Amino acid sequence: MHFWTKLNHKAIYVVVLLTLKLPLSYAQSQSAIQPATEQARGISYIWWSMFWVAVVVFVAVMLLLAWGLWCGKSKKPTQLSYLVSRNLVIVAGIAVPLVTVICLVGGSLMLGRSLSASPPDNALEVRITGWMWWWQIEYLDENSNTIATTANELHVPINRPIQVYLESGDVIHSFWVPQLHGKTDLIPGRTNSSWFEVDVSGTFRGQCAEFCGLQHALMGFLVVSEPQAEFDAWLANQQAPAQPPENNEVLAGQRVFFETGCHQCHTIRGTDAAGTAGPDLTHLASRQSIASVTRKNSRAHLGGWVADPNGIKPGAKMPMSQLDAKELSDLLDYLQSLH
Ligand code: HEC
Ligand SMILES: [Cu+2]
Repeated sequence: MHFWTKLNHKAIYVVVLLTLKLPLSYAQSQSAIQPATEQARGISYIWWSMFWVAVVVFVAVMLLLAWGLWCGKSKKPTQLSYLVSRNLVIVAGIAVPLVTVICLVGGSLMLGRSLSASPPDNALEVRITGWMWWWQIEYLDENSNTIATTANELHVPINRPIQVYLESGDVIHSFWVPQLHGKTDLIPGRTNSSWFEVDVSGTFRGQCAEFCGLQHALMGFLVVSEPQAEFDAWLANQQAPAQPPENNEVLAGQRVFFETGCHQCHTIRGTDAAGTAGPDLTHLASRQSIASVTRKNSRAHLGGWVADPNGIKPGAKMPMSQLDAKELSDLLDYLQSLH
């Protein structure tokens, strides 16, 4: 296609997407100005205030510039025009910016205070650990014991405060779900925390927001908010050990899993697999995506991932495996049986 035609197509595509608001649709969107929590709403208010202040300042400056250009040299300066321009500099150049900046800083300080307030008592507690380049998610009971472990997909009930404890297993990462809250860093050797309460059901995309190496950009995750009953059912399933193999292929696949050494890095509760270098796979098949939202969780993508993780995510800390077609197929049967 000709370059200009291509460019035009792109432009039309962008305009259509913007009018239909498609990239901003609720699921998977990462827009800080489509808030779904009180916390994110506060942040978006500040964003909009800054936006409108900037619009007003921009328009005013452009008008003044136009005015200056228009009557610039046409008149001799008089006593009056001198006074007007001097006061303009004092008022518009010093007083107005000062007041504006003080208001915006004040507003964001107040917001910061309210965001860092501690959560109500009935918060659901989750520990999230950042690893290069995926997220480990552990649900905690009242005594801070882990009751279920999963990866890259945080489920939360709606209308209940969620307290996340953020830790890192290696380098600094940052937990950011733009529709739910601002960023909080995950720092090796310490526990940061943040809380939010989602008021609609939906799926929100999150992203590591602190450069953490080669695959930082592919360190995404999903937050799925759902009514309490659905969440309870989900959590009960996540707490349970894996179903034992139901047929010969799955059983053979389980054997391949151990023979290939997958168990050295992955845990599958209910089996001897207790590795911790990679995501817990006990309920892998219940997740929407694999490799931190890099691919959809389908048989084809799983196959591609197991055969050559670095082909999908260069640098990923999982080795490729040499399996023949039958072994791979059995292994995939096994992985897909982990609901
Ligand atoms: C040396 C450790 C190691 C070994 C051995 C290993 N993995 Fe992994 N695996 C990882 C790591 C680390 C990740 C996370 C990669 C990422 O997203 O950056 C991962 C991710 C995965 C995922 C995606 C999980 C998710 O929810 O995103 C699957 C599935 C998986 N491994 C299956 C296997 C299978 C099957 C084997 C054996 C053939 C295997 N792994 C061997 C370390 C390992
Ligand atoms: Cu990161």
